[in-house]
Amino acid sequence: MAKTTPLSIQKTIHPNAQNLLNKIQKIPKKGYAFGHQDATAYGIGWKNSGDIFKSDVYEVVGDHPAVHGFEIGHIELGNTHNLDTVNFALMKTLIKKAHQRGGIITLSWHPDNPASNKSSWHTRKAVKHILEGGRHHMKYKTWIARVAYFIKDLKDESGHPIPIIFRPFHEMNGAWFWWGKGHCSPQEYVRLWQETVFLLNKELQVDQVLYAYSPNSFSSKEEYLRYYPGDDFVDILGVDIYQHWTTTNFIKTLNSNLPLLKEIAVEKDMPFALTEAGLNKVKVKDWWTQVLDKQIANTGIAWALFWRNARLSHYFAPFPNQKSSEDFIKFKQLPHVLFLEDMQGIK
Ligand code: BMA
Repeated sequence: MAKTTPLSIQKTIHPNAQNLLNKIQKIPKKGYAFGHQDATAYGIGWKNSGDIFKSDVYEVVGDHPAVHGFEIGHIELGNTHNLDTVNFALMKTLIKKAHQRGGIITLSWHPDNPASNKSSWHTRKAVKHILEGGRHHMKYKTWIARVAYFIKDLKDESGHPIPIIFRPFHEMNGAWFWWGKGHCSPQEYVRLWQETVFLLNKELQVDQVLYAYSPNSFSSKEEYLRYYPGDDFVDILGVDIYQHWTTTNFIKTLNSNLPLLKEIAVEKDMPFALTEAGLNKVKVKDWWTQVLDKQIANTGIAWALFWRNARLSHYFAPFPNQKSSEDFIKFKQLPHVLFLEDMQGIK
């Protein structure tokens, strides 16, 4: 008989994952960690073919990000490359290298729509069909098994599991993904999250994972918690906040969201982070020190992760001679902004 996912669980947590959680808890005492998505996989004008450990950020400041974000979209299909053409075997190598140097790994996931087989952004109703009892449930179980297989293969040089942060089904309070607002009910979303954690942790014995819940920017605590799956199923609270419009608007959002996030995190005794952020093409010369840092220093966030340097029309971190790179050097010199080498001091 098929097991039904309980409404509460006691997750099994590998000691390495517990250590990662402890380390994350300690970061805000020193400042916040700088993160970049796909930092070492590619950058503007280059792509890693396997034998280098390079990042655009390193080329500008001589150190790598402290938090390394990777994307596992299309692992569910059994593909060799993710949706952004990063090879999964290379990703494993880069994760090992970042971990070995004290870096923190976070995984995002933009899975295809299981009902339409189109992308994450195709919003045909799918969540209710992949839940237990739904017509695509078996397919979803296969997808999760592939996610589990990938994560379980993340091991350090001694063969011990590398702990990672998994941040699935993000920005659910926006309407752009199939798991987002309007494409499933909050109850269905909660069930999806609970079943996913249950499958990974209890059925597939994946215990090296911390789970981050990360809505997009929000206007009330109620909105933030609308899709929250419960304390048993979450370890870290996040929020994704981009500067899509003016600097004033961005500052206002940070100033309203981060204190609310902190209140919720303190109540739950969980660390919290700016799980995605950025200004596309960093068009404001002194954005790092004068806009970003001024708003997020001393807010208690453990890290801020900037999105990927995909191409000249879509990048969020500087590279040599980019408009904001001089300011980024000053940003790196701020004692409370932590890069990879600083992580050695946080145990
Ligand atoms: C988005 C964009 C897409 C990408 C996706 C997953 O924000 O960067 O180009 O495919 O993230 O990395």
